Amino acid sequence: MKPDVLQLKALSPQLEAGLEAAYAVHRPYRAADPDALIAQVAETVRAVVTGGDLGMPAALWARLPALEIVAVHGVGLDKVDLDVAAARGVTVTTTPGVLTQDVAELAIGLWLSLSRRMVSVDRYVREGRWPKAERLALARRATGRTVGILGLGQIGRAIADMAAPFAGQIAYHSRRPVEGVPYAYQASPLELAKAVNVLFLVTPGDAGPLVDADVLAALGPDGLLVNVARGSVVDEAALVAALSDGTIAGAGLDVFEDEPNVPEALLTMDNVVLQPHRGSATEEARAAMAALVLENLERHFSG
Ligand code: 8YV
Repeated sequence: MKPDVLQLKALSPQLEAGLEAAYAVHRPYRAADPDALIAQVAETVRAVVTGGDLGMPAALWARLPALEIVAVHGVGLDKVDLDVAAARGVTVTTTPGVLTQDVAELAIGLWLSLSRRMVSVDRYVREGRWPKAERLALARRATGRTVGILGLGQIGRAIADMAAPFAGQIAYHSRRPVEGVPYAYQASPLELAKAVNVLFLVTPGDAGPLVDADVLAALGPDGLLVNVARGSVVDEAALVAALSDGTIAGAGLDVFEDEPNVPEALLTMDNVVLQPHRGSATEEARAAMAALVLENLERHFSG
């Protein structure tokens, strides 16, 4: 008998095919009545497969008495209650390592496209404004800017290393200083924001809003914010206000407080570049993530 698996969100075709080959897969998000489907299979579900963005909805724990493993397709654990998992003896797995460069690339891309205004200028070309010689504001040079990394984990480190060849000084703040890195440690998010022109957010999402109105004010009117972590890392209302009144110059955002809902005000701003949570969305990362989710499940079920 194939073990029952509850898949909570749409995943790549290769992962879904791999799951089907080895497990009896139940997909409430595709069912007309998701709740009824969960009720039907709840007693025997041994594994949940979910994304880092969605995690494990709190109410689901109590409904799955036979649950043994939560396999996360991603690295974020902010939406999986690890205390409950530990108390229940449920294994939680993620897909570390295989998406690091991809998320870092997107972060660097957001920075460069913000500095060089590539997205708003793309609109200028598409809208036929070039032949009209309509005046276009100049961009800013990215080279030489001081860069701050909030959260120097694996991905934060990759962003710093990618930025290093052309950034000016690089500083970071993490819960504690990281040994053996060539980057300057700042004691708080506020101190970091004061010291840099570009602030990358790469912390886990369960640390609360580390970036508030004060941090944004410290980043300043030339400052750029890039968030590839979680919407919860920044006070989104304060960010929208800071972008509209010029407290900071711009923001590149891959994540939001209430995905897939993006604050209406951001949609009309030229000083933001918006992505629908795409950090790990490359063929290479997603293929490796799929393989790792399957391997994590396989290792669990084979003991
Ligand atoms: C994915 C993520 O978008 O790794 C994470 O925590 O948020 C992303 O990689 C997500 O997990 C896709 O299912």
